[in-house]
Amino acid sequence: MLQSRLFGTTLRETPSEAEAISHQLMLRAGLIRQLAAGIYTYLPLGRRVLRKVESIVREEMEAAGAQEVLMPALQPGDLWKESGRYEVYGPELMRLQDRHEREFVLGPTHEEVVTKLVREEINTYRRLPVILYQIQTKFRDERRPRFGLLRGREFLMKDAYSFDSDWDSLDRSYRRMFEAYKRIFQRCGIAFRAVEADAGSIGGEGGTHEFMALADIGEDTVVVCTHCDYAANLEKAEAIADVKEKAQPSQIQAEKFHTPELKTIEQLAEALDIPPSQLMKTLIYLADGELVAVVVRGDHEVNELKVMNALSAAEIELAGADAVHAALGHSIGSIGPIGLPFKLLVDYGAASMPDGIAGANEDDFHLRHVQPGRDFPLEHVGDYRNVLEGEGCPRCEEGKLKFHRGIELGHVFKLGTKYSEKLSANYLDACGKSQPFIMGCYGIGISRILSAVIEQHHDEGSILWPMSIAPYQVHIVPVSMKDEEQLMLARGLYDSLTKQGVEVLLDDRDERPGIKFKDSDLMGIPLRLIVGKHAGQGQVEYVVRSRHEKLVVSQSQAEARILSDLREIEE
Ligand code: 9G3
Repeated sequence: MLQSRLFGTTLRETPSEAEAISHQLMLRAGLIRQLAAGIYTYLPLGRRVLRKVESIVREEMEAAGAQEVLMPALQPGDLWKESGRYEVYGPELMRLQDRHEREFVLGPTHEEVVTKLVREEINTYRRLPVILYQIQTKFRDERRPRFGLLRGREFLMKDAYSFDSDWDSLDRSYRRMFEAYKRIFQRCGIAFRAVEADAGSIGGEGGTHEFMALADIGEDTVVVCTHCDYAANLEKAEAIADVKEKAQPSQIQAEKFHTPELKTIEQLAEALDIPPSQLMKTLIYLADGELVAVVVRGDHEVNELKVMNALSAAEIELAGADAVHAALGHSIGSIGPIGLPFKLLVDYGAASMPDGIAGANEDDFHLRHVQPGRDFPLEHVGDYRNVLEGEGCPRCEEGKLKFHRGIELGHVFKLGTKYSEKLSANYLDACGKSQPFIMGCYGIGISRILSAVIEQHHDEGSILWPMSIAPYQVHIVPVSMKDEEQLMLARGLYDSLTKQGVEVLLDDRDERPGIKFKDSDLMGIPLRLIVGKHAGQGQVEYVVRSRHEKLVVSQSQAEARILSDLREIEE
């Protein structure tokens, strides 16, 4: 390809609206252009990368036995009403009407569509298992689209769905997808971890894992053990369930003391000159509209997802000051665990406190020498908190937990019969009995992969594409378009390499060398041939970007090196 013909220019300046380095570099290198918030056009350079990612995904999906389909983005609202999700999702679900005023949605995902499709196609266990996948545009009207392709409102997803006749078979389908995901992210050059996750809104009975690209811009917190291979999303990461045997319970009774103006844990710890770990923090939640109290140690944070799962609640939120006042007759600053008129969940950390300080459930008063069990019930003791970095691993008890930021690139779920039951999608088993399909679903954020790769592979002001998904493999940069010798050598290399099937971009623009090198850095093509002062001797500078390596070689040496580097880097 001649760069003078390439559609899409590089930008000199960093666009102010781009905060993430990947977003900045994608705009500056001419990979994408924004049409509207969270909505992007892929320019030729970006489209070439996207296409390579798609082909890696297709190869691994086909190798795992999945079959490619393409389902509509436009989905009948009735189908979402049948599954009960039409009302569940709010403004994030993009809705529209057709000319007959019939309701439709722009698909954010395809569980309903694929379940209807298979319900109509398969009615016997003999045709199972089947795994269908597609690479398709998804629509989710994010409240705050940001970071370019990392959180868009229209994005490309590979979504696959497995249909099995029993749980063991689902486990095998899940394992095949899981292994295919590891190969996909490895081939894309991404450093990732598969972490235990929470099924969240999609529900489903079995396990679920997220594939997280480690990157500081990531919105999720990945918890990893320093010793064993335990890894979990912070939402899911387990605290060690050690209700340490309390020291001999002291006979000292709980006693009230005056704490005027002391509302928060910090203020209390400060005023009493004690560590927050000696305080008991009691929070009141509304879980599906019902008041619930959770008590944790003062230096711990409540994990709302763990509380929600423990209560099997569909939604949860902190109770506001007026709800607390209406229920307890005092302010939030003096909530304590003693004598509450509703369910009390006690975190292991709080249950292990031999003698704590807690709110007295009376304004401006707290209690000291509070004993769990004696002063408040330990009926619902469990893991209700976020783990802290540095604490022990719940699996191996030797390692310590370390936190990393992560970008969620993939998510695999064991759905079970949640959708097949709702949509009466059944098959006849070997005894002729009607059974609901056992389903799994498996997503990869295809467009998000581009951002994750750049977040992990860039220098100051330049992308460093892994060869497997680079837009071109070799960038030939003649220093001066007026120098006949350089032009001859550059064209000779370009024609010869192209003929051998190498993907080459030739910078034939009549620009100053500085501009050409700056643009070449931005585009991040892994191999660069600089045709400059050595052209007279028929030599070029051979640059391997990822190895910061530069050497002067002849044309034939350059071609031989390229072909071997391509093979080596491909592996
Ligand atoms: C919606 C909207 C947003 C959503 C969903 C539904 C996320 C929704 C979860 C999934 C689960 C899996 C198949 C591929 C892998 C992920 N955001 N999810 O169901 F209506 Cl507006 O999409 N789907």
